[in-house]
Amino acid sequence: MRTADLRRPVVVLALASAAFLPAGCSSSSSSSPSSSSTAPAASTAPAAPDTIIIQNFAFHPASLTVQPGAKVTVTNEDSTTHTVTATGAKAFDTGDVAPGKTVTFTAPTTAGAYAYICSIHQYMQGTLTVS
Ligand SMILES: [Cu+2]
Repeated sequence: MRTADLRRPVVVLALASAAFLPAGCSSSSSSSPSSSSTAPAASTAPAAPDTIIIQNFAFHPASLTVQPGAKVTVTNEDSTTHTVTATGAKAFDTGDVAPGKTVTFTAPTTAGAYAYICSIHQYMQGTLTVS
């Protein structure tokens, strides 16, 4: 018979103190219009733009497919300068991309597979496919 365990005066104290909390809590936040009607719905805008990341002396992804004339973003996350330079017809060339910098170039408008390299480290190779 442990009837003493059923007595919980702590609960009564907690309820009583909680009743005092909201009193006088005026944070003066009555000027926010909070209208969420301007958010555009999920449209045709691509979530992931055409992006080439340069990291550890390599292009990521090594093979990227974009639409004709697409804006391609190049981010150099290495600690040395790189380029994205099309081989052959020189269809595109970012020039020097300093460490930590982001540049863009325009993809060719003619469909095809365009091999590119880093003109500084020519063993770095990638392919930009326009289709
Ligand atoms: Cu390089």
